[in-house]
Amino acid sequence: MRSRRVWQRIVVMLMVFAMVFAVAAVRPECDALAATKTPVATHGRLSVKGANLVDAKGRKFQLRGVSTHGINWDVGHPYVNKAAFKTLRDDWGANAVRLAMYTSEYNGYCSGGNKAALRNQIYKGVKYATDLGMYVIIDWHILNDGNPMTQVAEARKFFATMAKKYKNQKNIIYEICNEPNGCNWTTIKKYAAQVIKVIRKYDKKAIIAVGTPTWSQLGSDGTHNEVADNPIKGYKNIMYSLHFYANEWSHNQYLPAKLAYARKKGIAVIVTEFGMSAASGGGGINGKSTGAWLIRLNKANVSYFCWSLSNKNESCSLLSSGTTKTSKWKSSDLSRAGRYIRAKYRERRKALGSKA
Ligand code: IDC
Repeated sequence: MRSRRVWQRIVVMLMVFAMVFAVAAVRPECDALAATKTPVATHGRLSVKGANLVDAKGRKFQLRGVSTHGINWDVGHPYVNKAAFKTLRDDWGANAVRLAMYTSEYNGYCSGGNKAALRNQIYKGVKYATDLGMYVIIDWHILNDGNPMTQVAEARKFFATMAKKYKNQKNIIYEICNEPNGCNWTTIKKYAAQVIKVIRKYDKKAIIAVGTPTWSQLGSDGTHNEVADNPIKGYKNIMYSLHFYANEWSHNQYLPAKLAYARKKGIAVIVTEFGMSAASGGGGINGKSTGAWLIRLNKANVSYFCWSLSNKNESCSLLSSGTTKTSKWKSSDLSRAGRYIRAKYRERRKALGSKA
């Protein structure tokens, strides 16, 4: 009788062991996301409803992303790799990446860069993000070229190619001009009308982010709100970029009110780029102001992408200038900004739970 009970116990224990091993074997990795669905599998195609970004079920949705440095820069392109994006998704709690392709600086797309190679770099980045179930911005990163009209012919060709290729994907966001400057909203609207038309010829639904005057500040300096007062008409799923740098006095002073004004008017704002430093990308970083901005954006469910995934020796870089690792960063591989942002993104994912 006793020995039978002992045998029964042994059999039960063996069964429990077998089950534990089986579960461990089918679990692909030991990370938080492996057992759950990816962001795109959970939320599907995004769209704009009034001032908000919503998911396929119509629920308010927030992108938390990381922007590459220029994919044409030596300090940018090494981080366009799948393991890096996976680290951002699983370890940082990001659900999106932004592929920044300069048009002018540093052998940009319209200033001597190898166009085919740059497009290939975008294709790779989009594929990695797609395989990982992340959303991805294709960013036409105008900056020193100021007026987007300067490159409108190239932009039309580029976005026609992209929209044809990605028209059936759910996770693509086209950002048609990073930071227009030295030109007014009327000019930017003319540019946007041309490029949006080309994109919509192929891709009927994807989100399109439009850069705004004065380095994407929703209008010319200070209190001007010409974007919210005069938005683009005739197309759905258009968002307007607001960029802030947390250690830039004027951004902290003026941009919160401009964001609130736009949202009140039903304009969908997306922070396709922000940094913890001054607008130069260098100097000190401002944790207090960054924290206040993230609370403000979280409350309103506004999406944001941090600049930049790079080990360049400047304070906005998320990686330490001493690291050569291109993924799976430990805390010591991150810069002060990187450690701060990782902690904040993880905190947000935790707070949102299954809605992340
Ligand atoms: C900066 C990079 C820096 C590079 C410079 C080129 O951080 O390494 O030398 O561009 O001009 C932006 C721009 C973004 C800037 C960033 C920081 O969108 O391209 O990157 N910034 O200056 N707008 C405000 C700040």
